This record gives sequence, structure tokens and C-alpha cells, in this order.
Amino acid sequence: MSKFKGKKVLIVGFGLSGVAAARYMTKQGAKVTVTDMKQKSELQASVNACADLKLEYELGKHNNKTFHTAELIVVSPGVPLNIKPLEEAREKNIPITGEIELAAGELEQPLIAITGTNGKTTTTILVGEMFAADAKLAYVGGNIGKPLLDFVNDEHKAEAVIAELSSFQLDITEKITPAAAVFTNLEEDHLDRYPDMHAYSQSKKRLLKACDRNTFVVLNYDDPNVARFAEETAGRVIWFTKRDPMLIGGTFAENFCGCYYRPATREIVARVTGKEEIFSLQQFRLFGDHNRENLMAATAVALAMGVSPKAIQSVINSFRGVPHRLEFVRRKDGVYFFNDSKATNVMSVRKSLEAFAASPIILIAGGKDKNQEFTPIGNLIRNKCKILILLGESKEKINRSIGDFAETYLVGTFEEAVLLAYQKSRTGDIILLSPGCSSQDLFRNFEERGDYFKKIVSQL
Ligand code: UMA
Repeated sequence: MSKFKGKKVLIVGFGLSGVAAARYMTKQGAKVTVTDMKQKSELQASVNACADLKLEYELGKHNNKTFHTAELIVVSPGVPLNIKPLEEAREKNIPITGEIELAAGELEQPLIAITGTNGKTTTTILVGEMFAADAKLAYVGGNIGKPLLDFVNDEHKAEAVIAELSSFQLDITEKITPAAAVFTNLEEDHLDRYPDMHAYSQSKKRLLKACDRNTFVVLNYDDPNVARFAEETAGRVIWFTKRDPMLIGGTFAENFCGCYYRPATREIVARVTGKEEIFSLQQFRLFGDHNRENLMAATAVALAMGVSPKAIQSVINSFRGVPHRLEFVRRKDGVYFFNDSKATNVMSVRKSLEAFAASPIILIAGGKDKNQEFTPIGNLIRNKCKILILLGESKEKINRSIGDFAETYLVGTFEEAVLLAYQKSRTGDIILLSPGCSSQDLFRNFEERGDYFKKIVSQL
């Protein structure tokens, strides 16, 4: 019998995660109430998805009493954990969990958990593709937009579960034991939710603490914030790095386990399984150092989990990227358009700008302010961009922090930004949408923003 049978379960937030939790909990025989600050009319898609379930609704508000009388609270990742009713529930020792933990508790398959500030979606998809190319059935979900709990709800079959995990999800996850954990990098982000970088880093560390001595822990040697995790983990460390370990030297070189990049021959050298494997990147189509890092992380974890080198090479040759991540949209009148709507923090803008070697860039940036500073990439913008077009809630703040940039335009609408960029462009220019901010000031999410960009560009 399910441990949730007959329990009073409160689900907070009725988006993708809340719907998956509601489906799961009703199937377990729990008495489920769903609460969301939005009105029913704004949650129609979720209400429709749960039309066949017996649920109590408290929409348009959170009722403190319902939190106090629940026996278990399942929180959606986007709900801040310091809202009053949750704090009060915590004081009353009411258990609080999230959809990831519920799913992980049901898994018999190895869980490959992928986190980091940037690159986690591309890495997750690459790992999924590598499993598929090796005819290994895997479920790919999590923060990527596909609740992990739907794996359980829909009774999927798989040999492995590959999950992109955000810090928000990790904050509400106590007990998981991944077979492998990947940390792509750790940079400033979400400072509208966390008081500082330390708190954000602690959140990511929750995954590190979940690893036991059998877990493969894949770490970015070139990111000092991630590299130091090696000293704190019980797991088996596998590195990825842009540098040749021989040049780093010492015991690191002697005992090297992981992947590194050899630029002279455009190859990834992998020493993960006890045998050296070489992967050619001659046919790898993704731009930038950061995508090579994502590829090395994916290769390292796939090899550790038993994927064949042949399957990995076939994915390297055929992978065409993920929508909204430095996605090539179109060439028009010799001008190249790139959609990087997923760049929702400053450091991902940096990586995207660095990915382009020489061409002058017209950068479209701005959106919802996440309390981060653009100053650290001011010089890079000055060096790489010929025009800066700013929009959204944060446009004045970005403009102030970049300061003396020659040609900057502050515009009122998204459409205006794209049309102005096109009007100002010359043959050989790159028009790059890389906002460095989240999208919710003007759009529902970054996908909607990127799709709108592509629509305008396709109509030029
Ligand atoms: N809500 C409340 N009370 C509050 C705050 C919010 O009721 O105090 C309600 C909102 O009104 C809304 C619901 O909560 O109806 C939304 O919940 P949510 O924000 O958790 O969104 P979901 O649709 O459930 O999607 C979540 C993840 N969203 C976030 O973490 C913000 C999705 O990640 C994830 O794909 C999905 O679960 C399935 O696992 C998206 C994301 O933006 C892609 N992630 C962030 C990122 O990548 O930067 C972390």
C-alpha cells in the first residue's frame, strides 16, 4: 500500500510540476488539495490536464490554514520557499517536498542528474541522444520542461533516467542518490531568489551531498567554483577540462580520469573507462568553447555509464543543438541572426559573445531584472559589439552599468528592438538576441521570447 494513501497532501503551484504531482498523489490514494496564487481562468491548461482527477482547489490565494492542516506539502520549484504559509508549515514540522524527490523515490533505474548555471539543458539533451544512439532507452526530463514525475505517472520504460535539475528543484530535494551527477559550471544567477552567491552555491551543493561513494561525479576543472567540489565529495570524480592535463601536471596529470580538449587536432581525449578514446570534433556543429565543455561533460558521463564510443561519436557528428541556445535562425542580406533567448543570466551572454570570433555583433539584451550586474561583461561588449539594443524592465540599469558604450538604443517593444537591429545592420554582421535576463517582464517564458524573435526574423 502506498505510504501516501489517505494522507492530506497540499500541492503548491499548479504549473507543469504541480500537475505532475497532482496526478501522482491522486494515483497513490492521497486526499489532494491544489493551491495557486493565480485564478482558475489563468490556469486553464492545468485544470484541463487534471479534469479526470478528484482534487480540491484553492486558487487565487494561499490559505494559511490549509498549509497548517496538511500532512505533506509538495512545492513547485518556482514557489519561493520563504513565503509565509510555507515558513509557518516548516515551524509546525509539516514535511515539505518536491516533485523530483517523489520521482526519485520510485526509480529503479540509475539516475543521471545534471546541474550547473549554464549548459545543463544542452548537456542533458546530449547525454539523452548518446544513450539513444547506443539503443539504450532513457527518459530525459526535469527542469528541461518535462516533469520527472511523469516518468512514474506514465509508466515509462527506461534503462536510465537523465534529469536536468535546477537549484530551485534541489532546494526541495532531500533524499536522492544519483548514479552520476554532473556539474557544468557555477556562476552568478538567480540573485532575485538567493541572498548571495554563497546561498546559490549551497543549493547546488545539495546534489553533491546526495552522492555516495559509487556515484560518478563529473566536474568542470576550469571552473574554480566547481573544481573545489572534488574535495567535498564521497563520489568518484571524473573531470572535464579545456586544458591538457599534462600541462597542468602533478598528480592531476598522473591520475587523470576524464575528458580534455586537444585544439590542434580538434579532438576530445577521454580517459574514463581505463582505455583512452579519441573523439573527433571535425563535424561538431555547435559554436563556442562552452558547447565543447557541454560536450565533454556529456561524453564523460555517457562513457562512465557504459555508452559506447561509437554512439558518442555519431551524436557528435549529427547533433544540431537545442532551440534558443545560440540557435542559428537565418541569413538575410548577409546578416546572420542568432536566437539565444535561453541566456537568462549575464555569464551566459559572456559565453555567447565569446563564441563569435570576429564579426561585429548587434546585441539585443534586457528583460526582467534578476538583481545581477552587467559590469563584468562591459569590456567584452565594448570589444565585440558595434551596437547595443536594450529593452525590458532592466534596460536603464544595463545602460548605466555598461556606461560609455558608443551606440546604444533603449527601445519600448521587442519588435522595435529586432527591426532596429536589422535596420542598423551591414553585410557580415551578427544580430544576437542574448538577453542576460529572464523573460517574464514581456513573455511567459524564454521559449515564447525566442519563438517571437524567430517569427519576426522570418518575416523580414
Ligand atoms: N505560484 C504560487 N505561489 C507562489 C509562486 C508561484 O502559487 O508564491 C504558482 C504560479 O502562479 C504558477 C506556478 O506556481 O502557476 C508555477 O510553478 P513553477 O514556477 O514551479 O513552474 P512549473 O510550470 O511547475 O515549472 C517548473 C519549473 N519552473 C521553475 O523552476 C520556475 C520548470 O523549469 C520545469 O521545467 C518544470 O517545473 C518541470 O520540472 C523552467 C525554469 O524556468 C524551465 N526553470 C528555471 C531556469 O531554468 O532558470 C529554474
